[in-house]
Formats: sequence, C-alpha cells, structure tokens
Amino acid sequence: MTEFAISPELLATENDKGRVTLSSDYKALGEQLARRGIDIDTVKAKVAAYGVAVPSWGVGTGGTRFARFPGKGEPRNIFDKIEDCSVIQQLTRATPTVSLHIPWDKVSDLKELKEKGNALGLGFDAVNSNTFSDSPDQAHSYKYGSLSHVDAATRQQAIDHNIECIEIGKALGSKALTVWIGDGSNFPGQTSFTKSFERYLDAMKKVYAALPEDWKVFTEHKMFEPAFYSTVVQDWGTNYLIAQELGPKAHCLVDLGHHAPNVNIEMIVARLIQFKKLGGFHFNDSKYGDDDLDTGSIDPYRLFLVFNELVDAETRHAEGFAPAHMLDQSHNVTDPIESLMNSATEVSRAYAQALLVDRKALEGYQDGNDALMATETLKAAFRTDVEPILAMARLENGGAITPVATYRKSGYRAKVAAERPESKSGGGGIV
Ligand SMILES: [Mn+2]
Repeated sequence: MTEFAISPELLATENDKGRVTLSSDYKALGEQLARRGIDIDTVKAKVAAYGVAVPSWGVGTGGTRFARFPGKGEPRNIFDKIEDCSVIQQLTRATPTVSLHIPWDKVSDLKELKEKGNALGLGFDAVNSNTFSDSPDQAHSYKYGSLSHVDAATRQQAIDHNIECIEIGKALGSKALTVWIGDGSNFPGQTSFTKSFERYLDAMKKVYAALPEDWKVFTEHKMFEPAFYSTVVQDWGTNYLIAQELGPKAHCLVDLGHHAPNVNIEMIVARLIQFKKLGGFHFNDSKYGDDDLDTGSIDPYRLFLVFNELVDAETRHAEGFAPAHMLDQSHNVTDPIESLMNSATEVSRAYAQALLVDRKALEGYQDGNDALMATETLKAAFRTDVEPILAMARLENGGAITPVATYRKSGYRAKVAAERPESKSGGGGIV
C-alpha cells in the first residue's frame, strides 16, 4: 500500500467538486474529436500511461548565481525530497520516477532509500553524476575541468565518481547514467579544443566500460555556462560524435535550455531519432538562455513540435526509439511542488496534442508541397484544448482533477514547514 501524503478523503472531496463538469467537457471533446476521426479514449489511454521523471534537485528552491531565496519547508535530504516527489505523483499520476543527483543525494543505506521509494510508489530513473562542483572531501578540484582535465589523476577521480554513480543506480533499480560536465574554457586559447575532447572521450570510454549490459549512458550537451567561451560537449553534433565513439549503449540527452536561441530543437530531435541516438530529454523552458523556467511556460508550441517528432517516431515504430523523459528546471519564485505538477501536466499536454495530429493528411500536404495546409494540420492539433483528456486520465489513475488547487487545500507545505527547519542558504544556487 502506497503511503501517500495527501489524505484520500480530501482528494475525493476535491474531485467530487469537478467530476460532473469534467464528464461533460470530456464528452463534448470526444464528440469533436470523433468528427475528426479520433477516438478520445485511445488518446486518454496513451496519456494515462505516460510518465516523466522528476529531478530530485527540483523540489528544493533554486536560485541564480546572484542569490537564492529559500522557500518554506525545503527538503533537508533525499528522503524529504522523495516525499515531496510522491505528492507530485499522487496528484498528477504523471511522475512515477525520480532522477537522483550524486553526491547531493548520497546516502549510507541504499536499501533504505529504495524501500522508501517503493513505499511512496516511486521508482528511480537515470542517475546524474556531478563533476561540475567540488565536494569537501575530494582530492582534486574540478575548477579547470573533470573528465577532460589536463591532469590524469583528476580525470581518474571523475571516472571513479561516474562508476560509483552506476553502482548506486544498480542498487536502486536505475538503468541509466546521465553525464553532464561543466568542462570548457572562458578565454580563446585557454584550452586545446582537440586535446580536451580526446581526453574526454578517453575518460568516457572507461565509464562506458563499467556500464551493465542493460544500461544506457546519456551524455548531455550544453553550449555555454559555467564555461563562457567554449564547452567540451558544446552541441548536438559533438554529442552525436560521443555516442558514436562510445558504442550502442551511449545516447544523446537533449536539455531544451542548452541551445542557442532560435535553434530548431525539434529538428535536432528528428535527426537523433533517425540515427538511433536519442537518449532522452531534460524538459524546461527558456526565453534568453539556459533559464531553467517551468516547462511550457514560455513556448508551449516548441514543446508541442518536439512531441510531434516523438509521436511521429512512435507511430512508425522507429527502430531503437525509447527516450527517457525527465524534467530539469529551477524554481526560484514558486513552490517547487506546484511548478513540477504544472510542468508534468504541460509535458502530458504536448504529448496529447501531438497524438491529435492527422499524420496521413500531413504527409499528403508535405508530398504535395502544400506548406500552408501542412502547417495548419499541426496548428489544428495544437489549438485543441486537451485539458479534459489530461484531467480524466489523472482522475481515473487516482490523481486530482485540479492538482494545484488540491495541493493548496491539503496544507502540505505548512505541515512540512513545521517539521523542516528553515534554510538559511541564500548564496548563489543554480540547481
Ligand atoms: Mn539538464
């Protein structure tokens, strides 16, 4: 029996308030979709089975390099974090797994953590390594890089850390390691592009060799920050080269915020699918750079266009297509639980809308060079208000018709604020 934090009675009372309206809205949408040749229950079943992983670091209040303004009842450790994650899953039923970050989430007893996850109804998704900051006890600093560092002992330390992450993941039931490095340079001439990439590939081959048979490694590219002139794993092209060099278990991870403004991310996604190297996503949104804003808060159309490529691949059963879906965002001014619930819903919404695309018609317009009707076909799906599908999927899965309203009614934040001491950490804190 799952130990959910929100009382089932409150959830039932809140759902009862919206049940009649939802049924009526769902019926109306079902009729509208039927006229378009779409069965609403089929779409709902796919949405209901869909899940996106919550990042453990996302339930803490984030910040910028200028300051962090802590929220009330912030989680003190991974056990508090997964409790918060289970609230998100209880109400949305769209976040069945948690993605850990090591060493931030390191514990002495992994069995206890796994059991706690089980009790809360949560599994463990990809484990994220961290060689972009220093831990108090480490011998070599990552100030000038980690897996691509000029010093062999520093590289070895970073390799060992990634292997330790695999071991932790194995104990928790994870099946993937995500590697993002902060390595790069701040000045032209500071590093050799060629030599640093050679060192990185050499180090990653050692990490790759430690992967169990049924595991994958996801490498994540990022064009800038913390290095502001160049990064070693700068772009999707570099990332693709890495995945090719390492082997079949290596795939590219696309973080939506890690590209130059205006880059056509959906096309990158299509290319990686075509060459069987799309590993997964870190969903978030941005306006200027790697803003780490809530998924779908700035450009929901782009999110839809990404999902349009994913549904296209799913529909034609593209070989080797099984991307991992994770959120990766920073909540600086909102309650992280509320942001993550809304973001999980936005990802499900983009998926549902993409399922509505008339793919046969689209193909016909593409083949007939009818640009206007081709783009209108996408817009017709994007303009459809799929909220009744999302809400019905949540309700039937045991979640809330209105997750944020139910969460606010529950008083969960005030309850944990009374138990968890207020954080005094106001320093820079991008998470
Ligand atoms: Mn990321």
